Amino acid sequence: MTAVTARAHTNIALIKYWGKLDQKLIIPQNSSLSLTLDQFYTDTTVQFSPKLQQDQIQLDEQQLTGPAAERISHFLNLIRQQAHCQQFAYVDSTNHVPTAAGLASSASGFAALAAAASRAAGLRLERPALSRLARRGSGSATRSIYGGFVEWQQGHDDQTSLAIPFSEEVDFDIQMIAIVLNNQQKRVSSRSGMAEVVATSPYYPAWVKAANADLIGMKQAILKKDINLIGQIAESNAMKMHATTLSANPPFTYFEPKSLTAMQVIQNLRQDGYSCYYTMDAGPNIKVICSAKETPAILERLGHFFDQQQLLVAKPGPGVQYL
Ligand code: 2P0
Repeated sequence: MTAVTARAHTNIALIKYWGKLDQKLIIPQNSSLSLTLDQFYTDTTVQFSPKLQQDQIQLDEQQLTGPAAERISHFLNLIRQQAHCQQFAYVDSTNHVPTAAGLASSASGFAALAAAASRAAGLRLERPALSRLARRGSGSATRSIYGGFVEWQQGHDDQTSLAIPFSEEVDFDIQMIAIVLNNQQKRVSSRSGMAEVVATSPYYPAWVKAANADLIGMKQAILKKDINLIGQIAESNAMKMHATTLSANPPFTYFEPKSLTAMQVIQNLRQDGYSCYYTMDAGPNIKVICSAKETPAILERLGHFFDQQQLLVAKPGPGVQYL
């Protein structure tokens, strides 16, 4: 069987996915909306072979073993079932993220794996089916099948929970600056963090309600190409998500002291008239939503607090592609 290589880019949610209705199928409790980025992507090559006794999985030139390898083999089993394929696979995956970024993501990883492995197994999946398949690997991967602004419609089962492009061509000036504060493995994975929150935070139902309202506002803001409204809603949505971790039992947080420093710098820039806003995922790094036009001035100010190599600029990027 032939080797197939696919590339998928990571995405940053403007309206966060936070909490599952179904842990096995990865059906979320709320719909989410993201921007796919050009700078951070994963290239994955898959080849099924009758010679193998088990899957051989390499990530960034390291052989994977243990739970990380099992998670990928488990995902490959879904494809083997669909394709009626009995063979194990070679998987070779490389994260293309600028040095020390700490942004390597399960979103680009499982989107690239879904595309490469399904085609290598002889399946010809269209993008909706690829999105549903990627979802089984990691929720955020559902959205990385498409470029630009992407909505993951929560749905209610395996058939109906998938991403759709909201606007793949981004024809106004918006981009992100990632402020890389810590590239270590996170202490609480997003998977276990969101499960703890669903199980224990009294604020969780309020999160779901607010996220639904924020999604409606975000779509209007994108249609209006209003970067201030997009930023305001994204920032507020991210902070509401983080409020659910502080209210979990036991409480936890992804904030680190430097995350707060970065937020303050962005707030100060805003007071000085710049259109910049922050969002934050299940880790301490901050992503700044801003225009390309104002990026040099924002980088200059951030440079007083952070090293240049901690500041990575990313533009809207494309959906999954075969190489
Ligand atoms: C998001 N995050 O929408 C949210 C915001 C993190 C915070 O999607 O359990 O790694 O594999 O479905 O996709 C990260 O969660 O979790 C994530 P699983 P995933 O981007």
